[in-house]
Amino acid sequence: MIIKEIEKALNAQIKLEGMASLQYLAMSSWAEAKGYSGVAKFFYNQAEEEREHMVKLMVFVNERGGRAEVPAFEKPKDDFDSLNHLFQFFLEKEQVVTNHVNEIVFNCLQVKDYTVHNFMQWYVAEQIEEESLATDLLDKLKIIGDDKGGLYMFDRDIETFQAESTGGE
Ligand code: OFO
Repeated sequence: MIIKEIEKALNAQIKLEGMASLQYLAMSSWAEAKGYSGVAKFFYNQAEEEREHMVKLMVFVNERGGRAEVPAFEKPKDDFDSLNHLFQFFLEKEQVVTNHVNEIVFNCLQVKDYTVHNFMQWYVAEQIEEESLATDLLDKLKIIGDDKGGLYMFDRDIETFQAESTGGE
């Protein structure tokens, strides 16, 4: 059986993962409309990943005898000033998710729920990877600044950056 308080926190995490998925879809669409097809593909893939993270949690909650809820979602932000702004927002979203993952891990220890604590370690590792990817990409964009050629190459090479940062996963 799952502890009620933990079930509630996991359902909140389900919503955050689902929101991240929708947010990245909106970011993908913004990038596509601006002609950044590499960035569009990158965020489309991120959106798919976040959806998987949401479903993984839902399956876990239900398997543990809890009840995973499909939440209502707000409309994601879909307007950005620049690629730099887009990736800054990406990093901020990931930081919000990381904070919530950490809170769940903390709560699990408080109530001695070592099963959920163990399950959540996958999310802890995932967030380290995603925050580091977002930071790396933002650093590159800061170097590029407004240089159009640089932005063109960033868009062309973003998949390679992603593979390098995540070790090809
Ligand atoms: Fe779900 O991995 Fe980031 O948010």
